[in-house]
Amino acid sequence: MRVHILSIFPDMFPGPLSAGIMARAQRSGLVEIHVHNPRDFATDRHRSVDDAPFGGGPGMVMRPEPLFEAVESLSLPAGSPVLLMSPQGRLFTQRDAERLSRAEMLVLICGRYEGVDDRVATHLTTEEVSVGDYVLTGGELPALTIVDAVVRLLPGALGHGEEALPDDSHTSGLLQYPQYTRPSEYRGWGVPEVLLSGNHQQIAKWRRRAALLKTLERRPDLLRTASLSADDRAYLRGLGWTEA
Ligand code: 9D3
Repeated sequence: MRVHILSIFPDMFPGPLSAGIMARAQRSGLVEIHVHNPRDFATDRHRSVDDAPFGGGPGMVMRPEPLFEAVESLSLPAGSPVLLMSPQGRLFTQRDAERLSRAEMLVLICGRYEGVDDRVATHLTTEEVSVGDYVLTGGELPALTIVDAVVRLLPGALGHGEEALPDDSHTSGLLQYPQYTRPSEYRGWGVPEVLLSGNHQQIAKWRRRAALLKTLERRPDLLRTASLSADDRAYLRGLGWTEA
């Protein structure tokens, strides 16, 4: 897979992309990540990438030409996803990560300033996404978030012991159960006895119920789409859950 990122702050990318699974995926040739500065595609005397908003108002708006020219300089296969990082976008989900992980080439455009000329969203990008309901200073960290979520899904990106297990959080649709490791007692705090029992059936049952309880407490919205057994439902109803 080849990923192209457009950002007027290209220095924000090498650090996060140079560690761990992202670094290994690039070294092994699973993914190439190219960062382009729209300023290099600006043609006016001052190489400007922004301008005042038509109609007046505070702040600056990213001009369309450098972004169009930058995207059109890439040799994109027809139908390649071109994403605009935007607080006005729909929420990016694990489903999006799975879909994008099947693309040959991917383009992520990072907005800055008060926003991006709307012709970029309407005529250049295929989708507009946000990574959450909080205000950031630009689309760079969202782009890194999306690259991370997509690259780890590429076949071979995760080493042994790193695979997305079928009981992984956002796969089965529940939050993960609590994990513990040595020491079995730390500062007087023990770990659930069942995890030390060696009884794998009891352990699996405890973990399932711990995941259900945590999900009910923190993310009850997830229970509507999680795949739940009759046993799961009975346990949740005992905790006061009502199927909506
Ligand atoms: C204070 C400016 N806001 C006026 C209502 C609008 C605004 C413009 C640009 C708010 C944030 C930004 C910069 N953020 C992004 O470009 C962004 C973002 C985000 O802030 N949160 C979650 N996902 C994303 S994706 C891109």
